[in-house]
Amino acid sequence: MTVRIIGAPTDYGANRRGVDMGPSAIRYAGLAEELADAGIDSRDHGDLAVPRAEELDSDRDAPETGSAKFLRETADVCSRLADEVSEALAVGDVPLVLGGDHSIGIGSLGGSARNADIGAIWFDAHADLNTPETTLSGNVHGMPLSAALGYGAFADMPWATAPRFRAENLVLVGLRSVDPAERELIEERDIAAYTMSEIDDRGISAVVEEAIATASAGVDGIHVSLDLDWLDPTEAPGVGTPVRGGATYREAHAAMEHVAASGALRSMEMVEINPTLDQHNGTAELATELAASAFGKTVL
Ligand code: B3U
Ligand code: MN
Ligand code: MN
Repeated sequence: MTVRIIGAPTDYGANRRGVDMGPSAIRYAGLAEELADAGIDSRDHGDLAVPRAEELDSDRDAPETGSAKFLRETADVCSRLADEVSEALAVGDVPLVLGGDHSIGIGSLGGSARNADIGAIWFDAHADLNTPETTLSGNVHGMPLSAALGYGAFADMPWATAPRFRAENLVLVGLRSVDPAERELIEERDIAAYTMSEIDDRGISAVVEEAIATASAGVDGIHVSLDLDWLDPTEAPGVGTPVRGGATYREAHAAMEHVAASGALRSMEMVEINPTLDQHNGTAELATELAASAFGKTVL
């Protein structure tokens, strides 16, 4: 297995600048070395070209497409990302996408679900299930799952929809900040969702084992999306929208080790690292360690 590293340095979907530096921060933290030390083969395919917001005509505060800011730019990046992810899979590589804000999940899911049925585990403080109609912020990083599943206005946007990904194979893990409309959607579509309280009560291993079973039932493989704000801000301060009460260092590693042990991992992404808010690149370093665990690093 070769891990194909793909950088997607966007911040179109975020409410704060800086997550576009995530791919650099993760590379400087030693991703390739960390994987190599663990005996995991990887190849870095560089970054997708992403025009800076300052170069564009459209204005972050004057959205063109309903209440989804930078949707046109997001569509462009995600379409190219989906192509790259699906090309990697076609030659037998496992894509590891480095964000960038979480809107790039639209491209990762789209590419991963192009030639196979997939499930997804979404490790995140947030549900990322807003639509252009329900969003309170206009930030597309709060919408990638609704986009991939074709909800709301996304139903008329074929570029956004992940063709072979269905809500019954989606599992949200680590929720602690959910908007009212997202709560309704989770209920209405019967989406599997675990809050931090459930992790407290049942333990991370039981929750993640169940999540893997649900996500991988009847499909060819799973996409793992790791929003670094899933972790507690004491462990991962360098994120755009920190929420207290997140996963611990040990819980995060345990979760990734279960993912590796499942043998079902098809594609992965690590998003929302904001180096301008980080402490000595610690959040990016943590991301490299978690990637190694997800791809099978063992101690003995
Ligand atoms: N649900 C809110 C907040 C949010 C979602 N994802 C992040 N923040 N990182 C929204 O803006 O949709
Ligand atoms: Mn997210
Ligand atoms: Mn989040």
